[in-house]
Amino acid sequence: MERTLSIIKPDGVARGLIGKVVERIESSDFRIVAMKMLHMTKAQAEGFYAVHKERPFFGSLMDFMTSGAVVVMILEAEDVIAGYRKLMGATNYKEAEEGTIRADFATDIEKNVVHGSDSSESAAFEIGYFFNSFEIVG
Ligand code: 3AN
Repeated sequence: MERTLSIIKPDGVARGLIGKVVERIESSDFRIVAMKMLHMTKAQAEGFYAVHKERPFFGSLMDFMTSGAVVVMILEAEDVIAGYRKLMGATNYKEAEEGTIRADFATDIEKNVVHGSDSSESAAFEIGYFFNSFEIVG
């Protein structure tokens, strides 16, 4: 069994897409083992996206990720890291495969509705960044 971190980003929450994203996650048989809503501070978003700090879009990404509430979840399933990234679709929604979350709902390369860990190393870091062991169900 593998775990990944999923975030419904501020655009997804503001546009009322929490239910639709959760429905797709559950229909894919990914088990939600932790879930909460929070509004990140700049410092929290910078810590989360530290790997991107040299990227030209970093400042804009920080403004966006702190612009409203997000829903953070841990998903559990076999091969869920790759499986959830497949369900999300490509970063650029214009290149995302039909039927993926980003192809169906994203409006912009930055405002692309969802985040999912991209490797087991980032999943371990990202899960520990948002959740302690008491917040994860067995
Ligand atoms: P993904 O979320 O698909 O793993 P990353 O990790 O390359 O993509 O990028 C993190 C986030 O930064 C993306 N989800 C998106 O919001 C934003 N982003 C990525 N590339 C760009 C870009 N070229 N211009 C603006 N924002 C971007």
